[in-house]
Amino acid sequence: MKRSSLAPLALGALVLVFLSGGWSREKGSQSSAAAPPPEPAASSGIDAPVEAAQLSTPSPNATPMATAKGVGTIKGILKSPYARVAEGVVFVENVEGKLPPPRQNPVMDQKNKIFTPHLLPVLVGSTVDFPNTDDVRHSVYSRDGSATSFNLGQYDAGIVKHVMFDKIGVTHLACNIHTEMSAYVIASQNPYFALTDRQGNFEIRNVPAGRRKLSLFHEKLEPTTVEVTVEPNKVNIVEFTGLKRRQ
Ligand SMILES: [Cu+2]
Repeated sequence: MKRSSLAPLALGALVLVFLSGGWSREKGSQSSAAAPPPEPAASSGIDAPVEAAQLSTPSPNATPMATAKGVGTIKGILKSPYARVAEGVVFVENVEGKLPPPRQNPVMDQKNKIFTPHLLPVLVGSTVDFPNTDDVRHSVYSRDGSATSFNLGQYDAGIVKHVMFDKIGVTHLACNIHTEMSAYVIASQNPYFALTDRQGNFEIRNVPAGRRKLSLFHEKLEPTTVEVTVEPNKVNIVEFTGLKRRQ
């Protein structure tokens, strides 16, 4: 085929990918359009691995902070069978310096009576959009013990509400109308975080070099912290071992 006849095809494919949401949105948010709705097992407490579930790991796309020591990558794995049951969020604790929240708000969608994504890690201070893209009303609130407390009340399809997560920590979301709805927003002090995949793997790039504490939030596993020395311009390997199941 001649080159000139390929061009319209390529353009068409490009438009299709774009229209289908095949390109993920800005940092911190998962592309919900490209992935099938999460399997109920991911949030229902059923401990059977869901091999077919397609989890997309958001790229933190952390902007390197100005640092004389340089930056490195942390690559790791959760050594636990529960890594295959549900995703987790791994985040670096207490990094010096402060970065502004992303210009584009992370999104916690409500569709088919499911929060998507199930875990949403954000930089503290981020405002999260809560669109109701369902055909029913939802009433989103934070459960007791959450880092950020709020209650959006009932709202209709087509409405977008917003919540600023200005406290570091985990906020457990629920819906007053649909008790099966559950999700978490994890507000991190810095943008150095990643979701784990169904093999328990994760990767965090552009982490300022130095001795770092790395913490895990996982629905099935006790919060755990490991230490890692981040050497600049290197892939620094770390393992979470001895993970205990939540009681
Ligand atoms: Cu609801």
